[in-house]
Amino acid sequence: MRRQVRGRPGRGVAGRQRTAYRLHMDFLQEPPRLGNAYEADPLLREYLARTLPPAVLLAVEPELRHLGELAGGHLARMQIDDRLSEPRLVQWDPWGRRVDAIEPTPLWREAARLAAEHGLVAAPYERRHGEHSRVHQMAMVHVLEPSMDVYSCPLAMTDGAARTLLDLGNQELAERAVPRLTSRDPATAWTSGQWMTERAGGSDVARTETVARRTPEGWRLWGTKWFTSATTSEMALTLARPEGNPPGGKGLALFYLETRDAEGRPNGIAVNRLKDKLGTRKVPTAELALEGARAVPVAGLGDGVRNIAPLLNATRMWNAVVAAAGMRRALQLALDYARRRVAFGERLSEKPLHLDTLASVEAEAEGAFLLAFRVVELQGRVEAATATEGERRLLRVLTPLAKLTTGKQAVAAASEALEAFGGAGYVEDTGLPRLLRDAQVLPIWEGTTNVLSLDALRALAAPGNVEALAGEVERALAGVRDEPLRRASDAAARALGHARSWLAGARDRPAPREAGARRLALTLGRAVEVALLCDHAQWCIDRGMGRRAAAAARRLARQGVDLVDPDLDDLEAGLPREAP
Ligand code: MFK
Repeated sequence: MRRQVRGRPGRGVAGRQRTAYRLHMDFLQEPPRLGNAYEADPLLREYLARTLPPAVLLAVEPELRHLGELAGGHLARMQIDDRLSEPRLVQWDPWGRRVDAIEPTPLWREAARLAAEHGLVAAPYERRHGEHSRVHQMAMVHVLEPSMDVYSCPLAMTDGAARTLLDLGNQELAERAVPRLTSRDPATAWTSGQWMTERAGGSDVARTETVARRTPEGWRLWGTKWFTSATTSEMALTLARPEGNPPGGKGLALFYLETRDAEGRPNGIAVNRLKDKLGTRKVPTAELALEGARAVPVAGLGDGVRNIAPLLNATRMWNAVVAAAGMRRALQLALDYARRRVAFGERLSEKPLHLDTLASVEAEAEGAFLLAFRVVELQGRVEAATATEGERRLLRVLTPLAKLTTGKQAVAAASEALEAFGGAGYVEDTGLPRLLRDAQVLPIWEGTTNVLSLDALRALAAPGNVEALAGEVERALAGVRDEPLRRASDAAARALGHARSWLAGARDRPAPREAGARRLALTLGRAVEVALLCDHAQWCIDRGMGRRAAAAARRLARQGVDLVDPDLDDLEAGLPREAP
């Protein structure tokens, strides 16, 4: 039982004890502080200076600075103060009506307002900065996201839903939903869900059991969705099998539904419960029963998996940006702390081993950032119709590579950052453990590392796509002249060459090709990261902007690029099936 302590602080037994405690143990550790999240991000600022035309940079910087101030100040404080609140499911109203309302946390309500007002979904659709509009959008996301308690989840799905409705050319649905999904007015802005996962499969979506029935009032859906993120949305895109269709992904159809009717009543959708998850605790993830929900087919009555692919690719791009953003936040905190924390007579920021550890995280973070933003650049060019055929192919291959590579890097970086705080990193009210919990979802949702590795294989199998990827590495390395950078650029080129010859050798050996797919994908992802980092570092060197990126490139290369296992026979044998 907790002891009641009477009296005012500083008086009585408790007060005397506190005084004595102070007399004998005076040391109190300064917590880490965040400054302006934009100002404190040298790579983001260099990158924007390198890739944006000067007029665009001039136009977007004031807003990024403002968001950086919010992210490092008001929102970060709110995040810590609001640490314990979680979304709440209210299933019944006081008079017995089923309402299934989900109350988000206060920070989520604030994030929703900010996201709409700053156009975190709208920017690439308004296209004020042409093909650079995606970079503008994701720069804002990169700055703000670590202080939004994963409000990026509904934003990513909303962006993906808008993209999908536009790509599939359903004019009526696009006209109804896209202006709301991309609204800058918090009062009218919608978010969208992406309801795919069922008990039969999160990865093997083709096993979807939800049934679509044509009724006199239109299509209705029956089934259970087992893992629907951010279930506060006004609409969702979902998969269901029209009655009579064959099994498999081709027999599924993509449906649009609105979650409530004009009076605000649930549209034949019951929220069974919220999930109790390791992380993303602020994201209201639900199990849903569809009990005759009214829905509209988006693009015919088949090919559901193929039709939902634009949504998958958009959220995978977001995932990579969010991974990079989380790594940057973890580093900002760890670096600031190292300047405050004294141990063994010196600040941690003067300790060679501690610095070496943080530099290793920094190298991974810089590679992750450049890979994620290369996908963003390409997406922007495709949307603005300025991409070449080669760039379209490159985008298809880089999207799964970026998602899977950065997801793994984000978990490792968060774990290392927590360790940099010692025990404090393991204590909840520092706000630090959340970094690791929220990172752990990144390699899981939107396709696990293995599923994404298989998607990368599928993408590489299309004619011309391997060449598009190789061309990207060659392009990035072509301008590298700095001698110390050579080792890194050679490592990237060698790894790419090895991966290509492995892939060619495994062409007719499906089992070892599948067993080696993750190693192949991570090798390619890391090779592109090193190449992009070399390119960026050379740009910095040429402008007298220092050698930070060059050091990161060399270190990233030393930390390992080539993970390909050349022994196809061993790969085929796999794990020993019996104890030796
Ligand atoms: C922080 C930011 C992120 C926030 C988001 C949070 C929300 C989280 C909510 C979720 O997690 S939602 C669930 C996410 N689920 C997945 O990501 C599913 C993972 N599984 C896969 O991706 C599988 O690879 C897949 C379901 C696609 C496999 O299904 P199938 O039926 O075996 O697909 P198949 O036959 O290989 O491909 C069907 C068609 O789609 C083919 O085209 P064709 O019909 O023309 O041959 C494929 O080429 C095409 N396709 C598949 N994936 C594609 C794609 N096309 C383009 N891009 C892709 N990624």
